[in-house]
Amino acid sequence: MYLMEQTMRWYGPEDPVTLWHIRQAGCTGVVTALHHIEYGDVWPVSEIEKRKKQIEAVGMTWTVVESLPVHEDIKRQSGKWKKQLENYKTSLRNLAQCGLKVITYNFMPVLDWLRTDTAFPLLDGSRTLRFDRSAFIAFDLFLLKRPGAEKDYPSADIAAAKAKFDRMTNEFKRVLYENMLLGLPGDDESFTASEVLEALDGYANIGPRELKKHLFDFLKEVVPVAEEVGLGMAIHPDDPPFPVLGLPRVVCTEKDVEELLAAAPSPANGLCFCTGSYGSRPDNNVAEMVKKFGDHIHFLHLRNTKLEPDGSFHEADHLGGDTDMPAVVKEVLAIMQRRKLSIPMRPDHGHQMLDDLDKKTYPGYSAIGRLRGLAELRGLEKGLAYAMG
Ligand code: CS2
Ligand code: MN
Repeated sequence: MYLMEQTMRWYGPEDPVTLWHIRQAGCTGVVTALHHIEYGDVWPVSEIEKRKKQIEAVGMTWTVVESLPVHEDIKRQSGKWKKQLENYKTSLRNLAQCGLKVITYNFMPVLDWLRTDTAFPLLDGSRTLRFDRSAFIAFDLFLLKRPGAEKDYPSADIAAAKAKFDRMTNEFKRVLYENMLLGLPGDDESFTASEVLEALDGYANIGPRELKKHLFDFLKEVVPVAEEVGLGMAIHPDDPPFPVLGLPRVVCTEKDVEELLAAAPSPANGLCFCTGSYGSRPDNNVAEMVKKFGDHIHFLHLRNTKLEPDGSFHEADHLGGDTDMPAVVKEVLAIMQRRKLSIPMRPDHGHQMLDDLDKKTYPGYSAIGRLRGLAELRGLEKGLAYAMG
């Protein structure tokens, strides 16, 4: 019976969670990226090989890249975007030459995932990532002071955000500000407010329609190369899956996925199916989406979210929250038997708990919470596989 290939994300030699820790969690592989290479530069074969050897020395494999970043110039179709596109294709060829199989990427403008709180306390004393809609609006209007931001929110929501802002201590404001501008995960540099406003301004004339077109143009260029060299492209959905800070978001819903798969029809045009991101919208039926897009799922992020009535959400236990994880894993098992292959998965984020409460790790990427999530998911899968015979 085909079971999921169990992996964890590793941020490279700087990651406080080591390759041995990951192996002890029961993983057979890691997913990682060459974080030291500038966005847009070609990933050379020598550097890819070097990283691969480090991982293999610990008895694990590296077949999934997360992420090969898409340069902002490509998303905006500005500046040297044609050159950037060629660089991207060269990196794809180099990665395939070194035996990599799956390329994760996203098409979110400016920022990757956004949370207002990276250490939200749960009742059991562990900590999780949370998106508080009201705090987010307060950040946008009163800390970042984005010109025209008030047009994006109903007045009742603005009033609630203002009341919340007035109650915030300076320390709370500082932490909120820092969390929102964490920048890209895996990247040590944070953005300053003026840098963010400038970056946002780069999308002043790019709405959802334009961004979608740029994504489809990108796919039409890279998918044939991926197909030729035997790679699966795996787009990660937007997180959170709705427009933020006036930026368009175009990989949020079932319809978005249908359209992007149709833009470049090929088995190589596929998904990093993140149950946590898709699950942060009440109108996405996650298990149904897994079933529908099963043939195009190259990589899985399994994570659960608890939605709150006002559009806020936090990351729940992997088997808790609003996503029916047993239903998801059951679909995944059916897909793998049909396709006769193992799909790589990783527990996407975990709670900060036990000894990790005192450690500094990348938000969401402490060891013990992910180990708990992985162990629960592994047990769930084994149990379901047993029941299926
Ligand atoms: C990840 C994303 O940490 C996370 O939330 O799921 O950062 C993901 O790696 C990227 O969006 C993929 O390009
Ligand atoms: Mn994810």
